[in-house]
Amino acid sequence: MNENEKIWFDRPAEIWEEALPIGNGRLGAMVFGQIQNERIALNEDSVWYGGPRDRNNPDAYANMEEIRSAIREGRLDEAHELALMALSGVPESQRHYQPLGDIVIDFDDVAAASSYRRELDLKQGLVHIHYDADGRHYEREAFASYPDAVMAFRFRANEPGALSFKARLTRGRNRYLETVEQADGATLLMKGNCGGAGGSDFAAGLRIVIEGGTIRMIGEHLVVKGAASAVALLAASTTFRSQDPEAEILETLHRAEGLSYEQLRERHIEDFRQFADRVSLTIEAPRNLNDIPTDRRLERVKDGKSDPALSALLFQYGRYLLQSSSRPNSLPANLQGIWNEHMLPPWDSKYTININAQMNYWPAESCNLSECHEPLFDLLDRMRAQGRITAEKMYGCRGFVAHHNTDIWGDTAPQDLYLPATHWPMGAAWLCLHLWEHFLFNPDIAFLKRAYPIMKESAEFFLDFLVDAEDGRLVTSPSVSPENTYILPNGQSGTLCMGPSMDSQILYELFGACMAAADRLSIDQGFRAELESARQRLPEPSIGSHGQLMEWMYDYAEAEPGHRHISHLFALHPGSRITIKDTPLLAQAARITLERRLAHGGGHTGWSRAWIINFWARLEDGEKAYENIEMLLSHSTLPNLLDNHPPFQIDGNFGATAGIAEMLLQSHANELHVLPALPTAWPKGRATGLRARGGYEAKEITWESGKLIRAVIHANWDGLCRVRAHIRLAVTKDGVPITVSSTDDFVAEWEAEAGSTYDLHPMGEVD
Ligand code: FUC
Repeated sequence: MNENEKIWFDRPAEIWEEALPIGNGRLGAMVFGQIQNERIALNEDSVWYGGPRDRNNPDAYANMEEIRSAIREGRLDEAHELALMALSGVPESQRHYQPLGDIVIDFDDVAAASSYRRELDLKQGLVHIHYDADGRHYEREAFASYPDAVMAFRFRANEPGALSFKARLTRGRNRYLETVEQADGATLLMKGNCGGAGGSDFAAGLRIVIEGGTIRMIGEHLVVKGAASAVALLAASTTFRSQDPEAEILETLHRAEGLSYEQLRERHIEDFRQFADRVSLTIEAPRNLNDIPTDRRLERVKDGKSDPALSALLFQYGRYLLQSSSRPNSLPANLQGIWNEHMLPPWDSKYTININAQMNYWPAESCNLSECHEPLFDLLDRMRAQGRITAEKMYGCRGFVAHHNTDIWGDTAPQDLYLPATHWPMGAAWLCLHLWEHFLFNPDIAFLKRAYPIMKESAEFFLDFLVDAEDGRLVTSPSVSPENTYILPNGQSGTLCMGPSMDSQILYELFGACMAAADRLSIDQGFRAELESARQRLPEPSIGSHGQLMEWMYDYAEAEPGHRHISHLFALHPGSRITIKDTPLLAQAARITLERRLAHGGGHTGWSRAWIINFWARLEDGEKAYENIEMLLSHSTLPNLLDNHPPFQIDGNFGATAGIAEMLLQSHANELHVLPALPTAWPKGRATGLRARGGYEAKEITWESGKLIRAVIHANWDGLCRVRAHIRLAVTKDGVPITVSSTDDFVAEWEAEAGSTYDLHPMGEVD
């Protein structure tokens, strides 16, 4: 087992931020590993307060022109006041995610423990705990099984009769549940309603299977006496998906009980490794620090000590978290993935779609977890239905639209009464680019046929919604540059505006994706032409007085130059319009923008820091990218390596993983670029399984002394494969050199065949 893929502690978790997460997409748990009073905090992804609603503001359409005029004429206070009343959702907030509850286990008198170890095995998806007490050895294990739809927790001692405990299910200090029943003679069944009109009903069942000893139910307790081992099985469901959650979970538990613990475990590991094993990353470090508990390793980094291999652990953790919180047929990973302990969580633990939900999915394709992207597409389907209504009612437009948040129901009406963020109409457009991204990485026409109508419908909204600026440019209005504030020359400050740069950049990519898709599908040429002419009229990325990329259509001063959002660099990442190679002046302006943000204290939230890693990677600056990984670890990471906004917010984990992948392999500029941003802190290493646009998989990238030694590229589709590296490459297939053409010394280019694998070496080694 690779010790580099474990997060471990030598003590139980005192607080949630030290507990270890497991999940199967729908079910999640945080395992504390307390010796006497164990707490396992539970989540089920569809436990959300309230049902679907129509929150579209009935006065939006009638007031739209007045708001637009006020923005155009610089009457910002009027625009803001009217927009807050007429353009905001009614009521202002969408639905929120809630915890399912806790399993609480009280063990009978255990003396002080020694040799304690609690670890999360990222490869197998297992939490493993062991300790010694009273001369005995105790072990616990926990996992969330996707194939069997249960979570399993095993408690064991090395002496028969040594295990005695009471277990129960609780929720929100037992205020937020209706009943706890004894079902089937062996199952505790907790039931309730998530609250709010139309809120789902939920049910959770806990069954315990023992070896040796006795088990009884007394009131709402499961009481185990004198067992050698006990396996607790947990299933949960809600009416969001199930007609009858109670029947479903009893059936699920029954089926799981029919398998031995070993069988359940094996089936889980087999499933889990299918994803986990696809990618590995080894970064050689002068000293192996795996023998130091992870929380203390993090403390060392905070103390300024170097730990380059910790980046590899952080990288794999992001993959672990995505596969654990987003599997086909689950909901997408929300602001906290799936792991939330608050009845009213920070930002509702929902989907913020002006950066955060998108960031969650940045590693999905490049880090070989393509299937994990699917829940996002399912949510987008729901948003499409809601967003049509929003488009029509609020704006009188065709197509569909969403603002800066959505929830389990795909609510598309604006969220909050918060001027810097609320009235931003680009959320769905950005999410549609994830469909396109999925296609670029897996160029399967069948998927494109499903995706294109959604992308098209989003683009259609903007063909209607865009307005003429005085100079003939076509712009969004009203909108904002998430979530920054500008200052006019007369000192007035504002958020609402026409044509913020991010909007034009997103539309440039969305229209371009629709045009390319129409070509690939050989359809819709008339619509394509409409998009093309609209695209030509969008504001171009422009350079402002500091040499920076302009955040707005005009070169306004910004109220907060170190703002956490860096929306106007969208075209650099995740967009692909700005590249060092093709748009060097804009790339230079992007660099200045980043430097200015950082000089003013930017990157102070976890996700913002993670985005910065990706920006530097795209600017091919490995040193800066690495510096920001270290900053993320030392300033914005919790003891269990979860990202700290603060508070815990998972996007920074996913953004960091994506950024690390981006340092090793890029493919956004019509070529694969191997090791584009390798820092000196990683002189030697090896990555396997990273993916690239065009349907390629880099089976291996190995480097030594900061130089590429070998890359192995597998083509899943036919196509022209272009590979760039910092050295000239020779290519072989099955040991036989193949002829590569090249327009550039550092690019090898050849017609790749689906199913073939190509070996790339520095030129001179094999020829
Ligand atoms: C956006 C960000 C905040 C936070 C929230 C969930 O509003 O500006 O920093 O991440 O989403």
